[in-house]
Amino acid sequence: MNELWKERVAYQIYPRSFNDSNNDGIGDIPGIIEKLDYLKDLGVGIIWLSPVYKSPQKDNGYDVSDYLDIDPLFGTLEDMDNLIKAAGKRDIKIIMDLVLNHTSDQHIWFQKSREGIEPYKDYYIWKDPKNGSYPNNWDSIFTGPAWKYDELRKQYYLHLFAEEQPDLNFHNPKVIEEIKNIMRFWLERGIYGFRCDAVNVIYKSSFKDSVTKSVRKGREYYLSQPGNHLILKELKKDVLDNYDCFTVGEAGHVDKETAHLFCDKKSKELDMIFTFDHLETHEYLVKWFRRKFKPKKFFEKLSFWQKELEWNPIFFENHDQIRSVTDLGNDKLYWQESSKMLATLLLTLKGTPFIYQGEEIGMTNANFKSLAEIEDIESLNGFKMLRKWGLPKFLAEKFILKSSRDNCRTPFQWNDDKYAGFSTTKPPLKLCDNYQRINAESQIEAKTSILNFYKQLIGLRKTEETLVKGDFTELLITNHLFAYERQYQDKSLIIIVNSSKKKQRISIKGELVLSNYKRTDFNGNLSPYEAVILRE
Ligand code: TEU
Ligand code: CA
Repeated sequence: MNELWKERVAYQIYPRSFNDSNNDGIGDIPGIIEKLDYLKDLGVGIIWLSPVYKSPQKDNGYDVSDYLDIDPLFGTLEDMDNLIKAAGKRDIKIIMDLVLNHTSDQHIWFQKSREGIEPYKDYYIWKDPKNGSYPNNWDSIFTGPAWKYDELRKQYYLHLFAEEQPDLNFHNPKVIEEIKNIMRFWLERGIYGFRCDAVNVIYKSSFKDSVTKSVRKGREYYLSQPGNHLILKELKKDVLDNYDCFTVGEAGHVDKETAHLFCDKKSKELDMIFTFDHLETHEYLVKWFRRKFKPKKFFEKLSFWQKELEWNPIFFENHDQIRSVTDLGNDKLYWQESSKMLATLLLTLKGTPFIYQGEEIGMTNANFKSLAEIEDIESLNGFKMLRKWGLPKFLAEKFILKSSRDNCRTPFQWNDDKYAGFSTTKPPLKLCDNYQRINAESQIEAKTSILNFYKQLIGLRKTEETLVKGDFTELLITNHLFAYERQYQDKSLIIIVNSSKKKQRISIKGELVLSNYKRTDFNGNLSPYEAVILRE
């Protein structure tokens, strides 16, 4: 089977904040269909659709109550079929989010499981109280204990995420069969694969007390366990291998050996994995505490995975991160330059680039003013935890507002109309207040816009095979500079980026192919946040 997913540029859509077709304030599937030409024009070849399944939306769809149906918020099954068809017409493939670690507590499986009704009785992880309290000392990844007592069943159930997201029991073969059926259901409808949510925590090898000192207690028993790998092999062999499709797994906190197990060709588990090291270099203990961003560390992590794995997804944003131009670039003085610098990295490193909606127009963090503007369950739980740790309210609030996932979930900025052309109704999540300055419409027109720079880069990937098929070689990493070579057959391209407000000099030379500044040749001098592509 051909590996189209290696050539194409992927684009993640977070449905609720992409485009609202019926003006109820929430983005929806018909809204996505309306924007397919925009995506086609950008050069997108794959869409990763965050969950649109039936869900009480406690975690914006990552709490699924029916995997075989669409939430009325987003549309109907027919709308989904139409989306697959309309995208197909434009040669755009769609992958869906496969949330397999947990379901919603409203899922019928869980409802029956609570009542002890077969065959659902052991679909989840139920344990008796220990000494009148929690079965063990594990933390939820969303903070607080990982167990919740159920009055009906008179037992605790495990939830690694929110309490409304009970973990499925992957020791039960019936659960694995259910997952296979869900996969087949969507593959048969014409999707091109899955982004597998939290794919390295699904199998719990023991329920002993954790000896982990800091947060995320329990991880030694659930991160990338041998049983986890066996399940993925089974899904691949029994389902995925029968379709022309691919998978990308979300796998935080993996070392290189584990990464190879997940996505080496011979391992037969996943096609690639999202690792997060490059985005975590300036986190301290928990994601809410951030140190100053050091480009050198960021480049080193990127380079590490480039050298280590045969194929990576390249990404700087997704629905769980803050905006990259704010986080890794400079959204004030060098907003345009640094967005384009990041775009250059995104589209010239080796792997499949994943653009997150709005990244291509340089959308920034939301500039939230108070906790009342936050919807995200992880952020709200995080606030409670920081307060528990003794942080004063103003400080806890400040940390949360800056690092909340809601920063990248604000409505897409289509134009400068009221509500940014996203909807005619006030959306529940605050709109970023810079939409009059930063929006797609104005950037479609402006020749030198960030959006048009993305188009140029994506175009370049189509004419320069080297950018898709070439090997990666690190040439130089300093506190501010990253230079690397991509080489395929007898051709090679050199990419150099400057991630600082200061001018830099480098001794590498070559014929200029593209720069984010207006220049005709390159003599080794880089302007602030400049990125250049050179031909050797
Ligand atoms: O995220 C998994 C995960 O580990 C997150 O906790 C991540 O580390 C965190 O959000 C970073 O801030 C996936 C989804 O991407 C996320 O949106 C869901 O909330 C989560 O699973 C539960 O399904
Ligand atoms: Ca809507």
